[in-house]
Parts: sequence; structure tokens; C-alpha cells
Amino acid sequence: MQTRSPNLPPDTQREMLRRMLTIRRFEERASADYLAGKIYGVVHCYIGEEAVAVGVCGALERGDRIISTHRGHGHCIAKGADLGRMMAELYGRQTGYCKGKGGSMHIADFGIGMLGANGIVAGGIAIVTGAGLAAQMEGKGSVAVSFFGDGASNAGPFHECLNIAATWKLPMLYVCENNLYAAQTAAAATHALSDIAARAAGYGIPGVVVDGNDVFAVYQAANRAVDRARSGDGPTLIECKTYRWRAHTERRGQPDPRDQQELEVWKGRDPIARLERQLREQGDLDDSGLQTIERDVVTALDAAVAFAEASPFPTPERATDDVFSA
Ligand SMILES: Cc1ncc(C[n+]2csc(CCOP(=O)(O)OP(=O)(O)O)c2C)c(N)n1
Ligand SMILES: [Mg+2]
Repeated sequence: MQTRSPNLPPDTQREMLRRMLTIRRFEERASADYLAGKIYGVVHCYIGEEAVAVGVCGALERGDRIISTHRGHGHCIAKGADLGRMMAELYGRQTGYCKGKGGSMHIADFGIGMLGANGIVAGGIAIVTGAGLAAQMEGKGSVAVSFFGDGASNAGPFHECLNIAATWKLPMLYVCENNLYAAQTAAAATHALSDIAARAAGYGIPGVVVDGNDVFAVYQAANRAVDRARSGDGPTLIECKTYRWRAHTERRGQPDPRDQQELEVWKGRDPIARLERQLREQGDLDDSGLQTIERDVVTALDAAVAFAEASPFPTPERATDDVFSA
């Protein structure tokens, strides 16, 4: 069952579909180019989980800050990052967000409140809790959002940060993307609770479980949590149940060890197909509207890839620029 459409203009709902499709097509391209040897480092795909990033970011303002994980393309795109600079970063080019020296796991754009992807599992939770404290001290009513996985919810920073954020009533959303696995390890092998949201009770804050493949359900939960945070009532833990379609990372010749039947079941819950169906049923989308969105997405991605491919690699002399040590 898909959640009824919230009270959002049709244009905004179609924009959610466009962003979800952009994430999917961006990663299909990134995966193909990685496997073709054009992209270096490591690429973790978010395909299948698009409704979480888009639903949450749909409830945010530009000045609100988010932090991401090692699986960060979806959060960047949902917050409005530039596709060309993202692709250039994956391609290791000077025009990328990190001047081509960070790759997929190091994309940040402070101008849009995207504080960065992060290769350290649970590392981002502590950084963005600091942003939540900053938001509280600034007093402008902005909020901070931590995206993290089910695996990260077993690490120390999760517990320490929820505790302090609850105690200080920081204006925060903690969004757990429960895709049922931490790398290859099934969630049941790493924690005894069936709902990670239940952990919120231990810190005295609300914990909510949401169908993470239902963009409107995610949006509505995020909206309520944002209202609560902006009103000074403190953080909310939102657990989004979802699933990734690709293996943990893109790798040549290594099969995905997960149960393929389980994967097929989750593909049947495709968040993009569900939104598309709902918009059609509402009378807010038809074949030609969908074709226009698809065409716009592909055109934007072609331009992003062309920009990346035409950009120079950083020179060896620049290797130690922007590198800090204490
Ligand atoms: C501190 C730390 N420990 C281990 C790793 C290796 N590692 C990378 S991703 C990952 C699993 C993370 O699982 P989860 O938080 O559920 O995120 P998902 O990959 O499912 O999105 C692990 C253990 C790491 N990057 N950082
Ligand atoms: Mg996980």
C-alpha cells in the first residue's frame, strides 16, 4: 500500500519522481563506467533506496544541513548537488567537488547544506550532530539530518550522539536506512531488535518506523520530525525499511552473496515504479509527462559525463594541496 499523496502541488510530486530517477540513472551510469575502468576507487550504489533521500530532503529547506555515508550519491542529488561536479569527482577530475582527489565517498557541497559523504561507518553521525548544535546556537530555525545505515546504528557514535542530542534537544533528524545488511552481514546477525527505531526509547525521543520505499510515507515522517525539531522539541529517530538492489560495492566478477529471491521480492517494491503508478492514478502523470522527465534526466546526465570526460586530471604538483595535518 502506497501512502496517500501529501498536500503537495503536482509539480513538487513530479520533481520528487525526477530526483529519484536522476539518482537511479546517475548510478546506472556510474556503475557501468566503473566496471569499464573509467571511474576509480570504490562506488557504492543506492539504487532501490531512492525514496529515503528524496522523501527526507523534500521536507528540508536549502539552509538545513545533511550528512551522508559511503553510499552518498542519492543524498547529494536529493539535496540539489551539481551532477557535473559529482561525476567529475567520480572520474577523478580537477573540476570535481574534491578536485578529483576524493572520489565517490568524498562529495560535499556546503553551499546546499550537504556536509559530505563519509567513508567511516557512523563517522558522519558525530559530525552532523555538531551541525545540529550549530543550528541551535545560530537560532535561525534550521535543522540537521544524519543519514546512516543499520550497520552504523550498532556503532558507538550513534548511541553517544542520540544521547546528547536528546539531552540538549538539538534540532535533528536521525534517519536510519535499514537495508537489512551491513556490507554482506544480515541485520539479524548484528542486533537482536527487529526495529532499530525502538532504540529511540532509550534516549527519550520518538522513534518511527517507515516504509522506506514509499516516498510520501518518508516525506510525511520527515515533515513531522522537522516540525518538532524547528519547534525546539528535539530530535527524532526515523527508521526507513528498504533494500539495495546492487551488491555492497561495484566489483568486477564478484557475485552478490545475498539471497537472490529476497532481492526479487524487493525489486517488486520498486520505489520509483510505485511513485510513478501513484502519480498516474492521481491524474498527475501520463506517458508523455514521464517521457519528458526521462529525457530531461538522460540529457542532464549526458552533459555531466561529457563535462567530466572533458575535464583534466589533477596534476601531481597539486597532490598535497588542501591536505591538512595537525
Ligand atoms: C569504522 C568503519 N568500520 C568498517 C568499515 C567497513 N564498512 C564499509 S561499509 C560497511 C557496512 C555498513 O553497513 P550499513 O551501515 O548498514 O550501511 P549500508 O552499506 O548498508 O548502506 C562496513 C562495515 C568502515 N568503512 N568504517
Ligand atoms: Mg545496511
